[in-house]
Amino acid sequence: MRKKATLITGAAGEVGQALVERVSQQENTHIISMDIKPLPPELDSKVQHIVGDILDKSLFNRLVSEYDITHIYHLAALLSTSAEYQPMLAHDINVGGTMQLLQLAAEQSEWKRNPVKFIFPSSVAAFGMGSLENKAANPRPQEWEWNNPITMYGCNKLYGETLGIYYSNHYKQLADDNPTMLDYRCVRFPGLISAYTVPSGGTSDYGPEMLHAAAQGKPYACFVRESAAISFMAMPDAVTSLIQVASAPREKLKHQIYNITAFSLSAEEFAEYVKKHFPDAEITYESDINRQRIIDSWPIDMNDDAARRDWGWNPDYDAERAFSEYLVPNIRKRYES
Ligand code: AKB
Repeated sequence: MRKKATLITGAAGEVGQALVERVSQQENTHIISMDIKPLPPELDSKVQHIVGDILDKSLFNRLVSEYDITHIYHLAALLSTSAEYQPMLAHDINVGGTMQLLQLAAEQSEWKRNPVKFIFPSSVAAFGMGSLENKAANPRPQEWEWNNPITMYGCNKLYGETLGIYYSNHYKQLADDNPTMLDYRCVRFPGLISAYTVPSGGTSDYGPEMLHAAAQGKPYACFVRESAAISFMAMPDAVTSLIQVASAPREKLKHQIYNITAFSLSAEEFAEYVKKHFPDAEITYESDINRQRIIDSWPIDMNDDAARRDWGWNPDYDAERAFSEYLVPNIRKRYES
């Protein structure tokens, strides 16, 4: 009999590392993590890590011959700013990689007659507000509103959502609620902030970059204007949301795509939180036209009422608590040592 396992792709990334840490605390879960990069040594010993390419089909064929994969957290992606520099590569990874994993999950679900759970982090980048006037007039869009992304990454995430719905509801036009179809669950993340890792390649990165620079006593030139506003979330909440949506009873889930958010801040409000804890922080604003355009296209906040209602989503950290209890104390420790 094959050994049961949970697969986490993109495991060496920001969310990946935090998720590996948390899932490895669950008893009786064999974790296979995967990334093109190795894991940091403190995580590597907790899982079976494979350094490999998400597009390598033979690697997955070998995996399923040995393991019964019950859960897939598919985190591997090229983020919004990086994807604008390499749109073809972004499409290959973000769409091709997702397609490969969905196909694997679909085949395994059909073969076992037991659905593989497929957890997909989408993004606020799936929205496209069209103009600053629309952004101001529609601060909390619902999941299905304003789905006009202007980035390659946003297009890829929105299509990844659509593919997930196809594979879990319409694959080969099998009947509805067929037990052999995979079980697809998706959350749309806002900008995420970790105390332990610094993001790279995203457009919401100015928030965490500002904070990590201040903690190191370095000046920071923010690449969006003071008034630019989007929503953010502390990393522990992001990981909690993935685990919660994965374990929610299926009958409670009225949707497959859920907005989730914790707090919304303008760049200036973000800087005020940073300065409250690091009064000497030197923060200036040098708006980058392209990255500014991307942030302007994302909503100020997201309507996450459905997630709250259906599976009890309720972030532990509002802005005040995120800074004072999670971010600042841990970031201070990180740079002191
Ligand atoms: C990015 O900025 O690309 C990501 C995201 C909001 O999905 N952090």
